Amino acid sequence: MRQSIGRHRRTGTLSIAAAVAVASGAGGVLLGLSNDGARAAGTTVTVSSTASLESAFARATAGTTIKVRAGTYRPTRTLKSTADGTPSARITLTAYGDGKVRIDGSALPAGSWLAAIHGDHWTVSGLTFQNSPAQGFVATSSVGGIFDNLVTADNGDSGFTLRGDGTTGNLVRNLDSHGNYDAANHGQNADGIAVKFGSGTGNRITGARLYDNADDGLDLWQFSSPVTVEHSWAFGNGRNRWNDSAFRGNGNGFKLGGGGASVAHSVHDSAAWANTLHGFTENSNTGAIRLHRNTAYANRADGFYFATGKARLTRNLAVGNGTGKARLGPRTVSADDNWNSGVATPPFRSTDARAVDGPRGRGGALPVTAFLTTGSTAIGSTMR
Ligand SMILES: [Ca+2]
Ligand SMILES: [Ca+2]
Repeated sequence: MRQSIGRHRRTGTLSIAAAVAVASGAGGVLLGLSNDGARAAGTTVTVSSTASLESAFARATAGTTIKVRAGTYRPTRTLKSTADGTPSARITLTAYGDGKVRIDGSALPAGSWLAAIHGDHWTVSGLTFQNSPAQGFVATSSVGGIFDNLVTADNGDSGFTLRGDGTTGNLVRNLDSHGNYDAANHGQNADGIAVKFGSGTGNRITGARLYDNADDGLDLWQFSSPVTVEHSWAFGNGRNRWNDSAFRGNGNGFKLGGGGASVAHSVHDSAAWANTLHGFTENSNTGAIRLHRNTAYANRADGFYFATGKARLTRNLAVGNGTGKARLGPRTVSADDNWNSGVATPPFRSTDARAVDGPRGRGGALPVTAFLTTGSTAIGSTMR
């Protein structure tokens, strides 16, 4: 079809309108673009091979939708785009139907990121990014991104990353990020989700499961604008699962800063358990971090470590952590937390964590579980 239209155009025997009519009659291919073309605004491209995925990604422009058929794709270079969508003509990368799509970095050169966008108004949904030699998925200085129902697993550095100044108004919803490990640095960098080295308001993380990563579940190191985290779980981070004799993973569930930034992040209705360091920590961020109705259980160090800053903690629950419920400094404000006098600790309905990393519910919701629930409407995470 592309050839025949080109021939007609060169000889001038077919008007554009006629060409469109001919093209449309041949399965809806627009203006002679192949299925991998993706040049026209509003174009939908369906890909089923690694080469066509690479091509579609590189050519995406405002209004492009790339649908990826079920299967495993092994790009040989970073899937990279600097294209911007707009609020009304987003760039969308998504699974075709309910297909299971794995974008696998095992064929990339050492040190390569697997997917990297440097643009605004992208929607990326329903995909797994795995086995990268370095970062799994990275959005740099992106505005208005929607990152929905993604899995970032077993990558050679952090699974999912937002970074750079001008990182504004992004939503990360229902991310599963696990098993990420940077062997070259003995696990000291690979977090489940990293929002690091940048700034920009309105970024929100909700419904995440961040587990079994070498370093931290979530890390907000040197991000100098407030980030909102809610309905998210971080567990099993920091354990040496790779037989690394020089292992250096930190193992915080939620690491809420560090590197000099003083910023009032917010964490609500989230839970951290079985991490090798703290459940929730300011990590030297002196800002007025807000923590409300979170649960820390069986972390190896403190449930809540906020010793130097101005954090404000309310209605949080800490149980069974290795070195204590909470370590708070003189400028920290704490009210109605279960370490305050006169505040009761409601018993957990279950401490059986077996189902928590199982299949998600409809629309990607966290699985329904009794784990760490108490039924209290006053204190601790609802685990939903
Ligand atoms: Ca670290
Ligand atoms: Ca980290």
